[in-house]
Amino acid sequence: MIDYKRHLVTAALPYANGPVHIGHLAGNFLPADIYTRYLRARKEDVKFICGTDEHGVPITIRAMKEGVTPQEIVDKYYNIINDSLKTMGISFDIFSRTSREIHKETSQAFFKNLYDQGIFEERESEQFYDDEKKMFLADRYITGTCPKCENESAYGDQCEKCGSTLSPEELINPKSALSNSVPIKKTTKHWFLPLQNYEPWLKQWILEDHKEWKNNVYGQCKSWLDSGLNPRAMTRDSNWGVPVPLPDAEGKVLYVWFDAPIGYISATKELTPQWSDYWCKEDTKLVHFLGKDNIVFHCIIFPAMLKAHGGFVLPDNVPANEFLNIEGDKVSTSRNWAVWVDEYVKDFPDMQDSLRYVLCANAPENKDNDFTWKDFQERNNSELVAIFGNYVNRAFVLMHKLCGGKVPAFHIELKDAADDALFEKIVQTKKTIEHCIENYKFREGLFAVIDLAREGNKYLQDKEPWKKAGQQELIDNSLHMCLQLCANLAIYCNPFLPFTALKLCNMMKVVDRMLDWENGGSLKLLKVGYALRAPELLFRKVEDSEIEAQVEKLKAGSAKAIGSVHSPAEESPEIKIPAIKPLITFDDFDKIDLRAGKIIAAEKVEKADKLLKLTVDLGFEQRTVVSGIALYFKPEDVIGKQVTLVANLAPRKMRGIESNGMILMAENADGNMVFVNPDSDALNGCVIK
Ligand code: B3M
Ligand code: ZN
Repeated sequence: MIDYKRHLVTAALPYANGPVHIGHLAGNFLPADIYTRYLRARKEDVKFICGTDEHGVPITIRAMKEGVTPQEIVDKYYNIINDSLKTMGISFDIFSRTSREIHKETSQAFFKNLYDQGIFEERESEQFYDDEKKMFLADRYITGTCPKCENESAYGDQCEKCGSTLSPEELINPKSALSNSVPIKKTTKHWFLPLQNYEPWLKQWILEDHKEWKNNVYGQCKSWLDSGLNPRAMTRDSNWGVPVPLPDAEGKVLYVWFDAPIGYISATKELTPQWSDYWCKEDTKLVHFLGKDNIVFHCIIFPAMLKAHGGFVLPDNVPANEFLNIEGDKVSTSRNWAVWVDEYVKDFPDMQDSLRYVLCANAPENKDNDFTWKDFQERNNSELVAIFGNYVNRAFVLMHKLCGGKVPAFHIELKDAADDALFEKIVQTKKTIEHCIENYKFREGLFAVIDLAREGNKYLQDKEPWKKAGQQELIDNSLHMCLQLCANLAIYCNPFLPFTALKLCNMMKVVDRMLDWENGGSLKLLKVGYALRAPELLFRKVEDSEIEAQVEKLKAGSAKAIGSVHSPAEESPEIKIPAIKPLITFDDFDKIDLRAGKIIAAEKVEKADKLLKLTVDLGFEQRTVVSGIALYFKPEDVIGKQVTLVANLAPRKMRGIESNGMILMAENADGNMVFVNPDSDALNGCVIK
């Protein structure tokens, strides 16, 4: 057993392509925070590392959807994610981001180290290429018909309708999601990590040396290893990511799952000059927290990278969680079926611990679990309010009423079996919580805390100090025990419910140093004669109306995302009304220059069945515009049409023709394109406001 000198705790880096939801909290951030807070309370040397994962296809897809740059996307969501997790008390030592220079340097140096050792296999392969956009297409950028369920909007990596994992070659009628053109195959070179070379070592390190890993983690690793590992490309064709640090790698970046885990190292470097103590000394205990979809990257690929590089510690444990569903359905960002953390903290101000409590009590530690607003209300009201909050409140009210607002003495000569039993429970609970947290069983650890509060209620009920008028010493003893129990509850709940622990310290007028773990189990935490503050409510009840509103919000949000006011079934099948894009300011809108114009010439574009080359007359000039309307209009049909032109759109080449602007089109009830034009005979070139 290694005597660890320091700890490194990581939480999986959330993609900066949207806000985080409560599933991310339950599966990743909350268990990591509970574990870290516990280690800090034990005065361990611990660093809690996280940050946003800012490269990869999820970012560029979001940017494309929102019509902004990837940098604008990551800047926006870095702040939203950082703020919402901080509000929830997720106490990172650093929340960095992989778009920072230090990460680029660190991940490039890591790649170059493997390259210089000759570890990579250089391979040429045929990839789908968008000849219009002049770029290779990541799997996610290819759409087509799913061979399994005929869903016409399947992606090159996955069909979201039937859940099948696909490869672009399997898609029927593959199209580029960028230009809707039919992609061609083109040769490209990438650098592959030969995972198969690390298979024997990984089998020993995981299947023999880490049999103690959680079954869901061990099982997934075993099936990956049993099915044999293959070389995996660690570079991609993209203009968004960490550039491959090689002379012949123009237009290529590090695969996001190569650079992202190195983000843990670069963030530690950013945090402390002693970063190498944490990453390069054997007596560091490294624990990765994450969701089950990230197991293979943290247990097989990243360890193989670390092993290949040499000189780094390997994870001692990877206690991955399963998934949290919402109201009986899978979380889906595209369907907006999620409870967003940044919205929760607005809707339920100062109720972070209620959510921390419910998500921990319901954590998907070994199987997928379900979050319902009814259960949130139930657990908050019948456990936090009725057991924990009620117990503390009674102890404080009775202390003020029967003991002059001060901690009463304990008269040892009157100590009885009930006092001994309660003390024993306090001591035993400490051991239980230690065992649970150190074995990543946070639900069980939390239940031990609430059970202790339940014991406190029972002890108080049995002692009935309010019926002991004239027997002050009995009153003193019972309330002395109850107040010492309140202090222990603050220590024990602190890793799970830090806001509550601080409220208790404030009520007891003690500094938060009292929360050091070593103080747990003592009956001398509060000095006899010490005046305590009046009690404040630790938790408030959640009303029916609040959760009804949340369920309505969830359903409305999902319907909007599907784009229909009605349920999807009522929509005419071929029209999908997309969700409204994110709000923009007037200044954003004011940047767009819309003009009235008239089409004075039109012709088909060679080898492009959807494109017409138009000449648009603006009065003061004529514009060439390439427009994807050839499926709906013949050239001769559009001559003389009045149109609305986006006149200040950057020029772009389509099939070799420079298009200067865009004409606005809409869709009519039968799914055909129609021109958006001023209904009066507007003057060509006039500004449309
Ligand atoms: N960005 C999160 C995800 O797969 C991914 C984790 C990276 S941790 C290095 O949702
Ligand atoms: Zn399918």
